[in-house]
Amino acid sequence: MTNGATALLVDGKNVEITLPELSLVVLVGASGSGKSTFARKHFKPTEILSSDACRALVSDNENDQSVTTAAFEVLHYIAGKRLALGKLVVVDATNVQRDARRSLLRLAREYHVIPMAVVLDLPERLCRDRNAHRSDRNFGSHVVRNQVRQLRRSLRSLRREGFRQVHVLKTPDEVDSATFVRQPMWTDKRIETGPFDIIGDIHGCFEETRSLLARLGYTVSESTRESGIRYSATPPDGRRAVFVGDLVDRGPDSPGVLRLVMDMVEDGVAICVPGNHEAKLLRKLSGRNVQLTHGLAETIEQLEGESEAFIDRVKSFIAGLISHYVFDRGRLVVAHAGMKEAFQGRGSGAVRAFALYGETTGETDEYGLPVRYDWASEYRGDAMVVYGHTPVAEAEWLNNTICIDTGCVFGGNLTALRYPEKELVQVPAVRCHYEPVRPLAAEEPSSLAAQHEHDDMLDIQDVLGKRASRPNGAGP
Ligand SMILES: [Mn+2]
Repeated sequence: MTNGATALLVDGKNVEITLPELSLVVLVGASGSGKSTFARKHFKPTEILSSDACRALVSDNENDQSVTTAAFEVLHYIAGKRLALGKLVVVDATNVQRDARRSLLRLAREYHVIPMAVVLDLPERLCRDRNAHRSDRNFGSHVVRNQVRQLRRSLRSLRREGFRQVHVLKTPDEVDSATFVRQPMWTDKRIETGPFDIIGDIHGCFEETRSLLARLGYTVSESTRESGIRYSATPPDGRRAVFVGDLVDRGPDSPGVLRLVMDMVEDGVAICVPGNHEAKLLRKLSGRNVQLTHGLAETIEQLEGESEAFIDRVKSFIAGLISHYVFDRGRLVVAHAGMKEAFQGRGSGAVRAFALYGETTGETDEYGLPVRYDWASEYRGDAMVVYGHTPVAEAEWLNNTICIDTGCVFGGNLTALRYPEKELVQVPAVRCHYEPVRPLAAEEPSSLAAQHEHDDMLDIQDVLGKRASRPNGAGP
């Protein structure tokens, strides 16, 4: 989920700022507010891109305001190169104008990193006095006054502009005491090397999940507590289960699947990424107006027998799920609908949408269904990508990627991939739980895929808050 603002005010003035590894830090402050000193104190020289330094690079004079445009072209160019490589960027420029920030936010979006604003909101007099002591800064006091005024005006809109974190330091003490705590991206599980058992789309097929876990060597026991059934799973030596999402909807026992997976995750024997069906269920449980289609009605009905505490647990579980994970020193990526190389390990709305829904071209075909961009057929990444989302008759490798949604709820199989063995383990559905519009047939995989696209389109429309409309069937 999103990284919230995590500055902590310790004993009233010490500010601790949590800094995700893949961030674009935008310093905001008038001339003389101490941005460069602050940047040098907390960041490596190569992490800091300063507008003054770029002015000097192009003109030999860091105070030559007439080369500002060229200087920022250089700054943006280097920033882009660093962000592409996954390197931290700290922009040391006044950034008090919305236009200046807009181009930086665009860069953060382009490279799917977290845009963060750190505002040095110091008194105008202090900034002016500091500038007065510098022989190279002979601009009039009106310049600083305007910058402070623009900064104050900006404070209200920084979040709305798109900064995911905004930290405002208001006194020299706060500036002096601020510290940064670097942390890996939430998607980064590179130090976890497995072995893993990655399990495909379950869709409420509780019985098959129990069978598959048994087949994989997991012992699952249950006890009855005041709060209901509590599962306890013991994996085979050193292994962990990884669920690719779409735990719920369509099938006979979504609450049972949720309970089992939540218990396993809580006990540290499983990891779970969200599917589009979890995302939609969360919106429904949070009171949003979503259509009870594609098996959601069944889930809601099944959840009616559950306690409020269970519903709350489901909500916070789903809300806490991270879009995708990078495991094993970068060799394995797990995401519900897949993950193209450029997005792996990064964090943005687009990355999350890709993880949940896959990539669509933005166009629709003659039936009004979204045209899918086939990322897997063009995938050239080194990391193996294991995903689900689109039911296929057989799990097959394509360019180091594999879809393990084999349509259990439609009467297919529930599939797991053992990693690093690359061994598929399957159990057949006990029955067809949910009639697909067209049969799940090996010779006709595209028809089911097309039906699934339709689901996604409705889900995406829910996300966008638009009215979901059904296509008329035949095209124009
Ligand atoms: Mn899905």
